[in-house]
Amino acid sequence: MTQIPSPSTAGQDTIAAIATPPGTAGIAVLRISGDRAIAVASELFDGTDLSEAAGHTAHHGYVRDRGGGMLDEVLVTVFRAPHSYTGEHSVEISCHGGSVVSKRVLQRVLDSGIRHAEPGEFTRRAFLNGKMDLSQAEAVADLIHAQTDEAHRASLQQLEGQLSRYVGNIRDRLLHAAGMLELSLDFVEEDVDFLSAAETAKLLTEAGEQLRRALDSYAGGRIIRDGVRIALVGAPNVGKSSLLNHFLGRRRAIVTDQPGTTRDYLEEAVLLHGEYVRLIDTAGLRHTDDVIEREGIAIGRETLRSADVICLLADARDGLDPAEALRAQLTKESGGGEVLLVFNKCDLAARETVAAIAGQGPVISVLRGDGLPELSRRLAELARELHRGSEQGSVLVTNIRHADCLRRGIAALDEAQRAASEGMTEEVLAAELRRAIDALGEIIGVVTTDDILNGIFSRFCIGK
Ligand SMILES: Nc1nc2c(ncn2[C@@H]2O[C@H](COP(=O)(O)OP(=O)(O)OP(=O)(O)O)[C@@H](O)[C@H]2O)c(=O)[nH]1
Ligand SMILES: [Mg+2]
Repeated sequence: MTQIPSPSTAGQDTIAAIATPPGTAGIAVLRISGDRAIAVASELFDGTDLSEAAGHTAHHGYVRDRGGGMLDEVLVTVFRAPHSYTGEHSVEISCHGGSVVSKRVLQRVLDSGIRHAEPGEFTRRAFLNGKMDLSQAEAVADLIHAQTDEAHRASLQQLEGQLSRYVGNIRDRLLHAAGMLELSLDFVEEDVDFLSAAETAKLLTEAGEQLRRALDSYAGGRIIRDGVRIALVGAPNVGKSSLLNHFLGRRRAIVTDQPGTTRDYLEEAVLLHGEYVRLIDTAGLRHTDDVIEREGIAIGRETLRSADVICLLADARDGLDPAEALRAQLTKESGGGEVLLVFNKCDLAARETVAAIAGQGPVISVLRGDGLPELSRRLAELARELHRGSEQGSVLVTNIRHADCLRRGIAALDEAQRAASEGMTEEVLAAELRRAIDALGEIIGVVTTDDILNGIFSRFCIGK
């Protein structure tokens, strides 16, 4: 366990990286952070003396190589600790875009004995220096990866500290209670209660309810962050992969007339009528001796449980009965996702068969294009409804790590409640409270491990 240090950065080396994406662009921004940031920048900068420059000032000039040759015309912004993103001395060099120019400027900086930054290292330093807590640092990554307006809004809220405040508040009250309980342990002879049994019970109930509310928001929060997950399932050869390719507008999945073509798990993001969804193509469901295909089918069944919408494809030629039977089975296997029955290959089905299935679900032909716009609209509508359900409430959890911490916090509080009702000692009660406090502390990063930090910051891009 690492206790987060106080906002001092002594001993951190200086790091640099290009913060803008590679490729041709108007400008590229290079970031330097650490004790030596300003000294190194002033060494290679031909313009005002940066070592004397005040924080939050911008300076026009040139970057020169060691021999004095010009590398680029730049704008340098100086930030002085602790008033910077990382909390350290920082410099941002805006040079001309294009990979050659920015890379040469970066090389010039690295040649001054500065280390290239790891992914997420700037934000990691911001966290370690107390500029933001852990859930806010994670929000930075979410913000960068946001694909929709809603995801953007949700990550901004988290960055602004909404979740931290909600969780921090509950944690503070639990901390206070644990302190009181521990205090009464010290005065066990005197038989004084610093926290009455009624007060304890009330606190446990309230805190538990608040945490549950936060955890409940995760179902919707995940949808906002990752998009609605739509699984394409059904018997082999019914046209699942063909439908995926149609929605994507390209040949992503292999399509053949052989049953059992798809054996792997394919997931792709796509916009359907303005709704951002994730389409998942799976192996067709059937009994098989093929080891690889069996593995694919097992993954397909797992997907079924985690999908928000299950698009169950059936062959229109087979009529209603087999499709209904499969629907009944999959509804049982699903994790509560809505099952939408879709009949494909209507171009091959007899007119009477089509008449019999019409009204039981969309009837389409991926080959001929029949019914595809309607199906796309229908799926978008389902996705929109799921989104709407996720917009209510004051707190929004979008991150699986946070959901897991909440789950552990709730379990500890439940245990504490049981201990209290069974008349267990205050020692047991206090221990459970501490477990809940630690779980909540992990969300904001009050107490954390290197493993957790490495997991989080490796998701970032270099330069952030
Ligand atoms: N006639 C007709 N053929 C279709 C239609 N949709 C797909 N097919 C054909 O059906 C065959 C199977 O299509 P796939 O998309 O590979 O089916 P799948 O459900 O992914 O099959 P598996 O991956 O084996 O489970 C291919 O030959 C497709 O061209 C359709 O609407 N009409
Ligand atoms: Mg397939």
